[in-house]
Amino acid sequence: MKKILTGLKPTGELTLGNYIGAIKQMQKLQDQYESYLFVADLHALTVPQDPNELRRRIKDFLALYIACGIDPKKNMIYLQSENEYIPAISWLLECSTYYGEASRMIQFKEKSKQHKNFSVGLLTYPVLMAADILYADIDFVPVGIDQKQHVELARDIAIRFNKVYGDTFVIPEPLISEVGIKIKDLKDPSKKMSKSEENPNGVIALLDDEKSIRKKIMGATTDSEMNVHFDEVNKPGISNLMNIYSALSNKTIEEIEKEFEGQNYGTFKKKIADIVVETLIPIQERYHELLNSDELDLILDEGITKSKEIAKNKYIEMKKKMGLER
Ligand code: ATP
Ligand code: LTN
Repeated sequence: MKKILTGLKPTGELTLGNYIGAIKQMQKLQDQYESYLFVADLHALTVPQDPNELRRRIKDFLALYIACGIDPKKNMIYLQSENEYIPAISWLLECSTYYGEASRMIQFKEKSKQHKNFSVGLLTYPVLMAADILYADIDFVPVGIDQKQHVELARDIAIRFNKVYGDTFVIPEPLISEVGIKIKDLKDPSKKMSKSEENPNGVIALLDDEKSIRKKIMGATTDSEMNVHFDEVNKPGISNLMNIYSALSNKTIEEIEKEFEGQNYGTFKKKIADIVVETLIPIQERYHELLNSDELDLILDEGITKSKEIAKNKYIEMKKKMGLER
């Protein structure tokens, strides 16, 4: 069976965008692949974090993965920082990565421009991501388009290492989620719905209560026409709501256009709010159940034990090939 792996960084609350674009994708793929899903908490440290906030979020992310339908029997679910072999592997890989390559990453260039003082971690972050992937001989990495370049760097590092030290790593490929399924901010549909967005009115967090979900959707930016028609250029707000409805109902865009023919935006938005609430309330109930039992810890203990075993073997193999032994 081929292997897939992905991780999410706990740098904000999980959003409906993360659910539709990442978690639901993993859920769909879990029957066809051996699947790994982790919380990339080490990656969160590249920018300053409040330790108490981070601690809470890590737990929320892990519980939400499972509550959203990621099956622990089909997925290895774990917390990145509990596997100390990963940063150790990352160091070995850093020494096979050129400074030029790392400093050419678009995300590094953008984020380093935003701050006067930024950490070395911001530069080496894609190498840690390569370690996340390469330790487990992963075939496919489902990611958003913004992470494609990082997976390509992981490929380059793996190819180089294999050439110098002999076959060690499987060469991974990015798996970019379906084009078009980019959920936009409800207030400003020109940008994606993002967990690090400061204005909460355009972002639905998975743990938002029913009242605020409805309020945010009813207040979503639309247009002055009265026509539920898909046109991402001229009607980005309506098209975004249609994408959300389509992803959550499994109806096609054409079916949705027919369903709302001749109806006003108020009726349409209410239907979107209903389906978002119907989707998120059971997830929230399961999330609370998980936090109030020891089920979550048992799942994570199992995940990290397997992950460490695999990483340990890869680390030993790498060290031997590189001459690190007495
Ligand atoms: P940040 O704002 O901190 O960059 P983010 O919410 O954009 O966070 P990422 O951590 O970059 O999320 O992405 C995690 C995963 O969620 C990726 O696979 C990405 O493709 C997916 N994702 C994030 N936002 C959306 C969105 N609005 N629509 C669809 N998929 C999304
Ligand atoms: N860098 C990614 C999160 C991430 C990841 C990974 C994704 C860390 N390690 C390994 C896929 C595979 C992000 O910022 N979204």
